[in-house]
Amino acid sequence: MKSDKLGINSLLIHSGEVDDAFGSATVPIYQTSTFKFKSADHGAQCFSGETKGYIYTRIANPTINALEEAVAAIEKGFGGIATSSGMGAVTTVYAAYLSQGQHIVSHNAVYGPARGIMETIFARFGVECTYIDATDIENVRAAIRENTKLIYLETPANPTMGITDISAVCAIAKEKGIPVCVDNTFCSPYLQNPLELGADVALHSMTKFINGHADVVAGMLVTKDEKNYNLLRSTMVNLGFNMDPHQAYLALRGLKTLGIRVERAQQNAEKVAVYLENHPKVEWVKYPGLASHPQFELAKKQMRGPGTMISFEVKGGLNAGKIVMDNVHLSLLAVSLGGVESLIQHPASMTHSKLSKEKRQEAGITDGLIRFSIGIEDVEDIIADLDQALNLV
Ligand code: LCS
Repeated sequence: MKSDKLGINSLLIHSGEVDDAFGSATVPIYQTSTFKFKSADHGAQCFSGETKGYIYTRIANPTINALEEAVAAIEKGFGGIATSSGMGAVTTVYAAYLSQGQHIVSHNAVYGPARGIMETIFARFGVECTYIDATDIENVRAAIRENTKLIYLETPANPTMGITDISAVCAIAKEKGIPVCVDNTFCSPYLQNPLELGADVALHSMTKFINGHADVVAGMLVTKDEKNYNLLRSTMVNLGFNMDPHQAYLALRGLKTLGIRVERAQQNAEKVAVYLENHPKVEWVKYPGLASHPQFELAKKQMRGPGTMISFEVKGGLNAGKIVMDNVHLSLLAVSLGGVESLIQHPASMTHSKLSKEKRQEAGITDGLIRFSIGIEDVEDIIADLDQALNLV
């Protein structure tokens, strides 16, 4: 059921329902690779598009479609394209928009492998890239060339929490006819809708907030219009980045509670950020809800809330940070983010370790930066756990 009039929490519960034979309250798992045709003519009509019918799960599947519809509804887009992982979504976007001799402009602190595959794999196919600090719009304007065919943003960026003005970048891109893709993973559609700010594609690692329970790897693309949808869907289908129906079922289940999970984790994060900022052993904290964040005003304008992700550095740099990471017991020392459990990790040696030290430093990913994804535990427990670890420094 789709309706522009419903609030986001109602959409989360009621989008993406399927017509099934028995009136199931939840979306059934259509665990099938292929679908029977009624006749040879029916099969031919399904392939020609004359009849709407399922053919093969790499192309489309009812469980996966339900998830695509639901995420597209809350992301306020034309349609969703589910992928096997967030990186599957990133690769689909690069492959769809970029050809040999063409150029991409991107933020320098995007998720490590999203930059890594561009500088290694896509570079081998002759795609040129420029990584800049997109939080300064003038850098974006200056980086655009004649052959620029994609602007790729991630905001807030992983792990620096830098925030790019999506509307301002889209205005520049529109003048030149360049599509803009925004990785909206750190906000989820609950806190930010890039398509409403002018982007052509919103990208998600659904492994994070949308699924939210650290038990699925998955991705999603939502497009503003049909043209971009058709391009991305055919690229995804033919490259084989499709999701599995069981994966889709789990993500649909997680999606229903996105709103209350984000609200609760965000309340916790606001308190943890203030605690960290006032701690004598903490050098700095980057959290969009703190007035000290360099893009605090932009965050208020572009996001519906400051989110649940915090970056900070302990006085004493990496060695001091290691003491904290080795001594938190409630929060898990693990990569990934956006789940019900608090997760702490060290980007320079983990998620962003494949970038050279030089590139990390240029992007603001210092060796001492610690990334903290705040979960929905009792905030007093999260802070007490952090406190005892910080006291050991
Ligand atoms: N985009 C962002 C912003 C991400 O944080 C990640 C994964 C991806 C895309 C790729 O998604 P995946 O293929 O893993 O579903 N980020 C991770 C992180 O920060 N720690 O572990 C994975």
